[in-house]
Formats: sequence, structure tokens, C-alpha cells
Amino acid sequence: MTLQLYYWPGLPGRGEFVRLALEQAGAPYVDLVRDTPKGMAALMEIMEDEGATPPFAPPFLKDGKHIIGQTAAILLHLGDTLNLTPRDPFKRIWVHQMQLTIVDAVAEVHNVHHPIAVSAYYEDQKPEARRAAKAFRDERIPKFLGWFERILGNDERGGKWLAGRSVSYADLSLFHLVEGLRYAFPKAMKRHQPELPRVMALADAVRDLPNIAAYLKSPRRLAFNEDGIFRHYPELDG
Ligand SMILES: N[C@@H](CCC(=O)N[C@@H](CS)C(=O)NCC(=O)O)C(=O)O
Repeated sequence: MTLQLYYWPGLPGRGEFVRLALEQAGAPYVDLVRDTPKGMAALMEIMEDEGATPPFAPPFLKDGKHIIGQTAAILLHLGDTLNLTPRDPFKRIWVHQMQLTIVDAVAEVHNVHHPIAVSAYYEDQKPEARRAAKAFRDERIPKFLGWFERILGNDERGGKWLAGRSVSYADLSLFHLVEGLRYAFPKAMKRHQPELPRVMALADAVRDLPNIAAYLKSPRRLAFNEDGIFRHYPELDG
């Protein structure tokens, strides 16, 4: 059955974490708002619906009659149905745990350019954004990516991916986090990269997966931009 991804148009955003999983698995899906003329109306209708399991915000996924919101919950579901997570129940939760940590990092990236209010313009919170950016660059990037570096340094994983022998949705998401941080904070990332050789190698390995490589070259892949989560404002890169 064709899966339906609902996400805002014009930016990769959090929808990209879901797209990467769908693309790696070669799953049939439509990116509803981008691909269909009435997609935005359908998204708004679901957001306003009084149903029993409403999504809080995009991205959300429609699989048959079920609607799933929250990036990590969507990926937990797709991990099972698209074979992008280990079968072992504990390892499955481990992959989910790593994904939730990426979700935390993504929320912090967004808070860098919106430290006061999500509803206010960046231009109205620039001094606070500068302060938030310094702490994020100096403390949080190395803390988040250093945690993944440590995981990748442990050979008990039993394979080259975060959870062992097979690529999981957390590997795909870590790739996108690295790409996003490189776009938003190129100077800071250049400084941190020498301390993160395994994370960088993993990002390269994801980029080279045949389905991902094909996707990245396709028009389906949206470029990072200043409407998204990973925004490049030179003044926030130190
Ligand atoms: N934790 C949620 C966050 C969802 C979220 O914040 N979505 C954004 C777009 S990327 C949105 O539309 N937010 C509206 C709002 O928070 O009011 C997830 O990971 O899916």
C-alpha cells in the first residue's frame, strides 16, 4: 500500500528523516503536499480533525487508515515495516533511543535561531540567538556528536552501523543531522570534525548507499534553506 507523508512544502525539515527511511527501503510513498494539488488541504484537514489520535504537528504518516505523528514514532513504525531496525527487542529500543536523541538535537538546532519564541521572526530575536548559538556550537554539537562517536567506537556493536550489521533508520537520521549541521555551522563543524572521524565515516557510508545516492541526486531531495530547521546565518557560526 502506498504510504502518505504529510509535511510542509519547500523545506527538508523534519520530514527529511522520514523521507530518507522511505527512500532507503524503496517504499512506495507520496509526499502528499508536494506531489498532489490538494495535499495542503488534506494536511490541514487532518490537523483540525477531532479524531481520537490527532498528530500534534507535521511530519505525520498515513499508513492505511492509521495516522502516526512525531518523527521518532513514525520511524519506529517504519523501522519494523520496512526492515530498518534490528529484530531483537532491546536493540529495537536502542535504535529508538538514538533517534530520540537526534530529535532532541534537532529541537536544539531550531531553538538556536528561535530562542525566545517559535512564533516570532528570527530578526526579532537576533541577540538572544547569538548567545544561544555560541553555547550550541561550543558545547552541544560536540556533546551530541561525541556521544555518537563513542557508540561507533565500541566494537561490541558487531558491524559498521550504529546498531550492528544492518543499516537502521538511526544511521540515516545521523547522516541528515551531520549534513544539516554542516550547512548551518560550516566553520564550527570544521573545528569539530577532527574529533569525530567515525561519525564522519558513517555519514559518508550513508551517502554512498545506492538508494540514498540516487535519492540525493533526484529532484525529490530538497536543498537546505533559511525556512527550515538547519539555517545558515553566518553571524550564528562564530
Ligand atoms: N517532536 C516533533 C516536532 C514536530 C514539529 O515541531 N514540527 C514542526 C515542523 S518541523 C511544526 O510544524 N511545528 C508546529 C508547532 O510546533 O506548533 C517531531 O519530531 O516530529
